[in-house]
Amino acid sequence: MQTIVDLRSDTITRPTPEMRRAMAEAEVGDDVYDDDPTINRLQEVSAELLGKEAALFVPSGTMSNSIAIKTHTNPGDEILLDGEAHSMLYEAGLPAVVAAVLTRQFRANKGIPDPDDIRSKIHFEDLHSPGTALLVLENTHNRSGGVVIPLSVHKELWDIAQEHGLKVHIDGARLFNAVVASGISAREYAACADTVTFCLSKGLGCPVGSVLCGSREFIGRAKRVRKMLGGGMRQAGILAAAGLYALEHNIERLADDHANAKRLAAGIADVPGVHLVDNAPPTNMIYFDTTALGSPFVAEMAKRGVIASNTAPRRIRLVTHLDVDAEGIEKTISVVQEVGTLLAQ
Ligand code: TLP
Repeated sequence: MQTIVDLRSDTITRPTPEMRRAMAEAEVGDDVYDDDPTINRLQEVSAELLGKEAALFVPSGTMSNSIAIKTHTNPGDEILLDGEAHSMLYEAGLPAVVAAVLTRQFRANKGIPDPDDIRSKIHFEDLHSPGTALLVLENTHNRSGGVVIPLSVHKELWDIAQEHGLKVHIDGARLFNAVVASGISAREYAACADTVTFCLSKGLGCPVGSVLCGSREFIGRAKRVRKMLGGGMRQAGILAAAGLYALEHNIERLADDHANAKRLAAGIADVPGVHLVDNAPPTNMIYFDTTALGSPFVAEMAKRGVIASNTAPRRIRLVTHLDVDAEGIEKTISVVQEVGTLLAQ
């Protein structure tokens, strides 16, 4: 039987036997009553890790961003976010639907926002204009290839936000990839934001869950929004146990995913008809453009046992993760070489 290498996303990871054991043994209670000791522990550990007062366990990154955006704003406010941000493109219109806010988009340069551009886009509320209430940043930046926003940029943006009375939310779905790639702590990034969310269900290998961190007052209000969205869970300590396991065991190993991404990029850099967006991917994502259309390219790859995502007509994404090893990377290199050569003819 052919072994399948699935590089569509780092969301596809399955819990390991050790993680499942931690889940099976978790103490649980009704979290809507704050009675789940494992969720309480995950929230305390997460808040401590990010240097925030409090944290909230939520079912997904999408829900975490929507709770943050809704809790930070009033209907009719404007939020500033990258036109390529996950909240803009992949959350089914949530800022408009859930928070009733306007989105003003900026164009980041390869995922990195330009502080002068952000400053120039801030609106002040008056008789005519909506006020800009919130700046949403994404680190690492998915659509730009897992790019890490430098801490110096976060600091500059934080200063601008303070100056103009704006709140800052970081969509840190892959914050720990940024931490491992840059050597900068999660706390240092989080110090440049009012709220930060990180996902447990991506490179950290959990089946479910994200954590939203912020001030105690903010998290109190966020909890009500979570309830409103149907995200109040009951004996979900079995899921939080996976999160605690991941925070202890799966952060440092993200370096392996980053090394695998670099090896994979190097292995396909010279394939005919394949143009890497970045020859040295900074974290765990590889994007490449194809001279042929992307859909036959991924279809040919799938026939050979490697699954990739087609994210634009000629763009393909490969994401390395816990469930792909060096052998899977070598197989992917040969498959891209074979398909690239075939379709270049
Ligand atoms: N991203 C998924 C897809 O939705 C595109 C992926 O495979 O990369 N923020 C960022 C930056 C994300 O990349 C994602 C998931 C989310 C938020 C949402 O997380 P979930 O899937 O838990 O709702």
